[in-house]
Amino acid sequence: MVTPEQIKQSLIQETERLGIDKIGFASADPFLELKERLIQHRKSGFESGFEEPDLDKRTDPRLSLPNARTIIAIALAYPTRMDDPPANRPGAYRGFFCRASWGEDYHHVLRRKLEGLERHLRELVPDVTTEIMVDTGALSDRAVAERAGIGFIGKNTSLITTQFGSWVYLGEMLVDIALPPDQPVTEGCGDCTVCIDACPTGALVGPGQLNSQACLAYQTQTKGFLADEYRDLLGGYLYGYETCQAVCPFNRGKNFTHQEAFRPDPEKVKPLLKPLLTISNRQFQQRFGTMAGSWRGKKPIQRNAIIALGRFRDKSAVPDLIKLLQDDPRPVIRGTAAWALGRIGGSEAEKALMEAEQREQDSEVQKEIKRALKNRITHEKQENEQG
Ligand code: B12
Ligand code: SF4
Repeated sequence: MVTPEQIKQSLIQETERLGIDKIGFASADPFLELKERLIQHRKSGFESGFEEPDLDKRTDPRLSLPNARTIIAIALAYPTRMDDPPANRPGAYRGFFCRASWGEDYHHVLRRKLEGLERHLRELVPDVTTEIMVDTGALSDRAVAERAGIGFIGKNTSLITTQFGSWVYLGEMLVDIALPPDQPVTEGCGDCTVCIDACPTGALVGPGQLNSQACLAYQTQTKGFLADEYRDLLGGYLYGYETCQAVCPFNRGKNFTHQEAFRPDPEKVKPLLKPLLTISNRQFQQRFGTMAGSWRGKKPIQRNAIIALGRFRDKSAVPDLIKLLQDDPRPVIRGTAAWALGRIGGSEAEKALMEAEQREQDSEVQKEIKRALKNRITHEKQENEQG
């Protein structure tokens, strides 16, 4: 007869074989404090809309697995380094997928590891019932990991570990057997406020509190028009954003490829921008479909690529942008192309914008065209005055 402590130790040993970086054990009791926090979060309008909407389900593990007793939390590290990143050159500008989207989609990698752990557990306890979650489950992966002693929650809202900083993905397995829990870690941010000060949109409204609507990581994933105020802030990011992690002292020096699965293909995570404008759905799926950053499809990525080309003022992109303005069936893409053409300027762009102004039926796109023509005049005036 194996004891709960022996089962726990056996699972911990198994993590080494499976290549799991961290494991922790927590009770499956409801997350009562978190529930209050989530109610306030919703009232303030800070949700992204990607969270599980049912707050009872979010905070009571037993609504996902009726007899849940323990949550086994894991973390996989992605402080991944890109060797030989391709250079950004005029006429061959590139965009950027955030580190959390490098290599194979982490949902699949973590699920595989958790399934390995589940198989091992079943050898010890054949009739155990389990439920695996990675990101898309009902629970807050960070709150679970915090309770299981994997790390602490930083002022940037991320779960931070001493070994890998916040460059860790999280996942968990609910089980209907009681295993000895771990203690939460006591470390914290102290007086540091670097991430709050560095966030370009002020989305970190307080320590550990994020207004997701203002977070650029969220904004890169929306499918509508990107609000004007964010267009100059993306800095080439096509998917996700990570300034609040990049500046964190706990992440200093955490720049090494640890899990082979997350090793990036530089041409995929730092792709040329222009070819993205004309990529077909099929080509997009073939090229980017295995990356976490493709989950919203090609439209947000194309929109962000157009914005990046506009910011780089890439004249060589003008013919492709004109084609989008003329022919693309999606108003967001036509309107954003108008914005970029206004940014890049030149007689060819101007002519296309004027023609589109006559022809365009969509009111949002019309607004973008008019603004692009107006801003172009202001921009040229400024250049003449400077000259
Ligand atoms: C919705 C979502 C988003 C939204 C909203 C993020 C947010 N901070 O709320 C957006 C699209 C913006 C987003 C962005 C990112 N995400 Co996201 N996201 C999620 C998702 C699906 C739900 C998060 C959620 O419910 N948020 C609502 C808030 C209130 O809850 P929470 O963040 O889970 O937990 C909070 C409470 O526990 C509370 N709390 C607990 N104790 C205490 C104590 C105090 C004092 C305070 C103040 C707060 C507090 O603070 C926690 C942190 O905010 C989770 C997966 C999951 N199922 O949990 C991934 C998840 C949080 N995302 C993840 C990642 C990697 C990212 C990005 C880094 C990706 C990128 N580079 O763009 C960014 C990071 C941006 C950021 N600073 O959060 C990882 C985080 C791993 C980690 N080490 O923390 C997760 C856990 C996915 C995973 N399984 O690995 N994400
Ligand atoms: S930058 Fe400073 S305040 Fe922000 S999460 Fe890191 S240690 Fe905490």
